[in-house]
Amino acid sequence: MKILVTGGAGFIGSNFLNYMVPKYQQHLFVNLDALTYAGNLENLKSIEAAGNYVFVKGSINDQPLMNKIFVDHQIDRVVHFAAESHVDRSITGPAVFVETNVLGTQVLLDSARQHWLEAKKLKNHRFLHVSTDEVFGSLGATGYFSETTPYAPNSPYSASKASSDMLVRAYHHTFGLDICITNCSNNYGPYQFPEKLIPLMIANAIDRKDLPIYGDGKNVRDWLYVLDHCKAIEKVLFEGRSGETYCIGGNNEQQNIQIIDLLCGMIDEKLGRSGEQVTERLKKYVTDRKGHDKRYAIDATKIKRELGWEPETNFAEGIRKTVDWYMGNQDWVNRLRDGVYQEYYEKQYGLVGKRVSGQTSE
Ligand code: NAD
Ligand code: TDX
Repeated sequence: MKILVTGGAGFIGSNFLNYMVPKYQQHLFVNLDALTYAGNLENLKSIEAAGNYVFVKGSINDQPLMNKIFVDHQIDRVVHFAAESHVDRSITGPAVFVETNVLGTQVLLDSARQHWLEAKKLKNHRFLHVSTDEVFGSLGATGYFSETTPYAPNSPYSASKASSDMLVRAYHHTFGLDICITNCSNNYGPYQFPEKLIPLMIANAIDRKDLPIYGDGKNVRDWLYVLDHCKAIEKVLFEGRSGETYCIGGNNEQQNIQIIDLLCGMIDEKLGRSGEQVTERLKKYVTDRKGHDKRYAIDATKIKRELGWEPETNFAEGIRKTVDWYMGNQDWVNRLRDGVYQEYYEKQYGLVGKRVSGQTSE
């Protein structure tokens, strides 16, 4: 197979490629990524020289380029990760979310349609669209999202992802494109950009910077180790039923504050700060995120029943691996933080502990 992976230099995309490229040497993986602030080729060092891997820098919004990639590489599968992915950024600047997530997805779908259905009449093709549980809106204290939950997106990010899901669905019903959609809960693990809750807290705790807690810290997310998500995508790509959506989750609900407290304890211990509660004292309650969804939780019965997938990594093990990875890769974090993101972060929250390039504040 010739598999086009979009957004493969981001967090989940790079974990996916690092897992799939060595495992499936008979398949070609073409990674198309625009290398926005969130894309980082450093994440792909272990596979960059592999014979079955090709990188193309470019945007999914570029129709001629997308058409060329489908023809040049005779693509027959797409795994579509490329997106603007951070909710806070969608609140301060929604336009690029519509541009990339909605319009970009439509451009990509159109190249797939032209190549697979019009030019080649290719029976064996698939467009796997990687989406989020946030399209379903917010849960109260009980209940779960499943494949039959009505869409009710609340943020510009989730609205843009919901729109892209609808377009993918429409290309199946209207044109007969073979598609699958996955709606996954919050991922964590190596290579996650340090603007998302877990890597931000780890990186700030190490640097003795504030740990910003939105609202009362009691919002709930269902956390899944990123490699488990990648394995679910692998299953859906090769064995999923055409036209179906699959909800993917960790069966692991945690309040934000529980995660932050856990991380504080782990980092105190690892850095020999125990007893001082240094990290605990960095916690800072800040103004809540606008429209902050209260709770997400996934019922992943369908993917377990149909494809035999379930999470393999429990939270204690996943979070230990994640903390170890970030502690061992502080240079990776610092390089990102010295760039565009740092400026945004300071402007957004005006937090203390400003760092000078290459130096820690300790
Ligand atoms: P990320 O922000 O880390 O990576 C996004 C990647 O897309 C980056 O490499 C970026 O350079 C690339 N990109 C952005 N705009 C592009 C464009 N126009 N053309 C080509 N490439 C472009 O995101 P992530 O956390 O890895 O998420 C990947 C996908 O999974 C997204 O679609 C997201 O909605 C979805 N998702 C994420 C989570 C999560 O917890 N992170 C959970 C469920 C679903
Ligand atoms: O500094 C912070 N303080 C804080 O309290 C940050 C960055 C987050 N939070 C809270 C907000 C959320 O309740 O932590 C929770 C998790 O926040 P994020 O890491 O921003 O994730 P979330 O908004 O839940 O969205 C994530 O999961 C679904 C991803 O960013 C999406 O791409 C994915 O679709």
